[in-house]
Amino acid sequence: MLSAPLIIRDGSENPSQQEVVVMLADFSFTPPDQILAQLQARQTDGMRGMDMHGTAMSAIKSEPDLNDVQYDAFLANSHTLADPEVVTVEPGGRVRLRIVNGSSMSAYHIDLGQLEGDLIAVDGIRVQPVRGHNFPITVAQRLDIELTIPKIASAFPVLAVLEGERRRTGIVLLAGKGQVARISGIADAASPPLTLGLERSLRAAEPLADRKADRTHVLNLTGSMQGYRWSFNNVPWSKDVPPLIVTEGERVEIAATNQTMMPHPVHLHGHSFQVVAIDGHRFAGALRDTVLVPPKTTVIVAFDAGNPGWWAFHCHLLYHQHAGMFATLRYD
Ligand SMILES: [Cu+2]
Repeated sequence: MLSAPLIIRDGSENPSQQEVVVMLADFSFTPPDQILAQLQARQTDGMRGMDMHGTAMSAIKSEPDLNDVQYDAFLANSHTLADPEVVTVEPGGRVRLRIVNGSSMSAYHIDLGQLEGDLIAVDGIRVQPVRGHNFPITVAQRLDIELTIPKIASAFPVLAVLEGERRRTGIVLLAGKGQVARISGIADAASPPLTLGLERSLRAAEPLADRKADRTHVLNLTGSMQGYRWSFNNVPWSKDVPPLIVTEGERVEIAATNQTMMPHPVHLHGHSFQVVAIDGHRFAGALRDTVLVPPKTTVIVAFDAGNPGWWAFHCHLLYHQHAGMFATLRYD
């Protein structure tokens, strides 16, 4: 696998701020075609099924279904916590974390530990800053977080805890000369499933103009773990599936309702969309290109059709995309 972060700067960066890129990945020794075959062969029989080694998993595993694929390692800048990347920072200095979730199937909670940060952009687009020390990030999302390093010589881990589990990865910010203590790759407690709590509170720094939708596409997220079939509106992707049609200049809304028991990060190419409603509540949310749609939830996103082309639109869990949760959107 070859992957790398691509950072496009907009000129608004503070030159006295140190930029630290953290790219997250999930790694398996099992080849992807074997993983997919195991997922497709899995029988659920009304229970939560078997893991990829054929071992029965707990039938009382709480909803929703998370982490279909059991990965062998979780990486931050290609390292596990057994030998994490250590980035030297200035005590009292300013840092801009650029966190990129390049995982195939895994979502995380970013845990800043003792540090507090301001989330200033999601998927590369500014939001009104939100202060915190714990931020969710699903597959394909990006978070820009500004921090001030305390004026002490110390090590500050930036961790990513796998959603619903204890396994984690991360890097270490080392201020001054200090020792980096060993950090366990296992957190003390399992993290909760990702929610839209943060998404509901995000507000675009520069929202779309207030405007009624000219066109709304309803997109049900459909499928099941049984046979590992995933689709939009119950039609798995094939070349015969017609594109969603829009016309240049329209305000388009896509109303995505997740009818499955798995969360799906929905991603549109060629556009940024604004999150404008969650479960019927309208608000001027973040502009971004990937939004999490948890089970039994409706998320409406809006965009102005200003970039004609034939664009992919898909769940960014790569095995879901491959299994059929993929569509296109087209205009000339
Ligand atoms: Cu999905």
